[in-house]
Amino acid sequence: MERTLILLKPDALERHLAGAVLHRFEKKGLRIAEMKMLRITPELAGLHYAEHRDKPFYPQLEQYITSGPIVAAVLEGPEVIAVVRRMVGPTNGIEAPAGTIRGDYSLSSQRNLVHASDSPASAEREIKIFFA
Ligand code: FUP
Repeated sequence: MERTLILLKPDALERHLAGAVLHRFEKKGLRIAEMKMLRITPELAGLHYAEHRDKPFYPQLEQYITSGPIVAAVLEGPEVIAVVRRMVGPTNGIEAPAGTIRGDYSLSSQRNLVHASDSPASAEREIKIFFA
């Protein structure tokens, strides 16, 4: 059984959408294997978003992801990494199709509610960061 990391980002909690987003994953049949609420520090943001650290949008991304509490969870199910990525949708909520989480709830490429690991290697790395 495969595992993936999801983060319900600060906008999901601010907008009281954490339950709605989690409910979609549960209704799909995925199992919540681990879950906790935390505040991401700048150091943790740098680790998690290592591949984006040198991008022009990184300072804003760090400010946003550290701006309030988040929920980290490990979801489990068959081909869960690809299944969850499809459910989350493309990065930019304006372009994300209706029916995806970002397509239904976001109008932004930054405040896009949820992070999901994009490959088995990312899932393994990211799960270790949040659930050592
Ligand atoms: P995704 O895999 O869809 O979460 O997106 P990326 O890994 O490409 O980007 C990670 C995060 O960086 C996004 F969720 C939000 C942020 N980002 C921006 O703020 N601006 C951009 O132009 C692209 C990404």
